[in-house]
Amino acid sequence: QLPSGDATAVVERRRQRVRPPKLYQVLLLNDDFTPMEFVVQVLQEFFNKDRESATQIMLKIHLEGRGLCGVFSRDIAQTKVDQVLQAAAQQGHPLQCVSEPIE
Ligand code: TYC
Repeated sequence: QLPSGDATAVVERRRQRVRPPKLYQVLLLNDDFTPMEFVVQVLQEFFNKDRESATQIMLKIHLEGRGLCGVFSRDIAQTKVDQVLQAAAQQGHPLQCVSEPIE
């Protein structure tokens, strides 16, 4: 028979072990050179935005400096960043994309 303190410890340990994985925001950053149309296409192709919301997000980034493209698990977020940076570099655009944990 376990003393009740041990039972509590087991429950506590389990609670810590099952914490959900962190989520990551993927953001696009503004610059003076990447064409607006390319950013809209990136948002449609890699973030599954329709043309209208892609255009709104692009304009928000243009005006405010950065903007949220989506929220993903760590691996998916990193893949999105890699895909965007590769597509931008391939077309010779300086577009920057970052991911950061929420909280
Ligand atoms: N500022 C760019 C321009 O005027 C457009 C742009 C928007 C670039 C969003 C990057 O993440 C970006 N052509």
